[in-house]
Amino acid sequence: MMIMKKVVSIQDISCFGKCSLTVALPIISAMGIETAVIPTAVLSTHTGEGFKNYTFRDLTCDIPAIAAHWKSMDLKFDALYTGYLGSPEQVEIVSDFFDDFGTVDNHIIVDPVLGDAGRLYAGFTTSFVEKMKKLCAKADYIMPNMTEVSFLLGIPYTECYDEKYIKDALRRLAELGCKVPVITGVHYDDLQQGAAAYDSENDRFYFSFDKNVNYRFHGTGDIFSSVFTGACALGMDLQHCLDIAVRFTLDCIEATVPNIEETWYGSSFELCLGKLIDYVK
Ligand code: PXL
Repeated sequence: MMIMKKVVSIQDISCFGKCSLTVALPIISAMGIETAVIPTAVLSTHTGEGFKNYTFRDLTCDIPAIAAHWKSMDLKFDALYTGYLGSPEQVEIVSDFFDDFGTVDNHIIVDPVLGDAGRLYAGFTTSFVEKMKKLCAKADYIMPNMTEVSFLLGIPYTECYDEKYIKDALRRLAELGCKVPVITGVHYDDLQQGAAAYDSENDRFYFSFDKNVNYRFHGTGDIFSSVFTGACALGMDLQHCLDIAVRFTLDCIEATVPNIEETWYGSSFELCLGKLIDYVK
């Protein structure tokens, strides 16, 4: 009998729009991993480009009760994975969840969802960024994009950088207190794109690059961090986690390009789940 790995994903449900839990749940499940969820808010759509007047129901108050129930059942998880969080209070409650469910041998993965293209997402403020920095300190892995790097480090946003810049940023991200920062969407030119990581315990850098496709779709960060989380829970080494997350994110982007009119709000990741299943065989 194979004991299945178990992950809990803590983020919102954007009912329409393909991001956060509607991406994490199918992707991590496709990797053969049991995926528990804590929905932190219910939104009619995500808050990104193109959607206006979305609804937002905050579920922060439910999280401690869910955690207490699970604690009474002595539930254990191989990875705790958070994405978009809706308020500073919610970040604090999630931080308590890490204290309750973090163990020496499980992985805490924080995707510090703050913004994209140099700007914070709607509703986020600098005090929210400060709270997110504290949550990052409790994580084994964080996976910001370059916009999030700029807000976490308080440095200007740029898409013009070299390997030295990325290595310096990774070292400074580790100083926030996380063990392994991973920067996503790294590209030194138009030919390649990928991710860079720094294992601060071994003072080693890791890189994974694949083909660059010059399109940006909403939700690709969530795809990357979901696959990375799954790979981590399965016990893959850091290089392998990066490689599979970069590869699958590219698969999803390539599958979306022909559907761009139809799914401008998210990627066509569903078309690629079969490949993901093969990648983890
Ligand atoms: O993809 C990140 C994300 C998740 N959840 C919500 C969002 C976003 C990004 O805009 O708005 C609600």
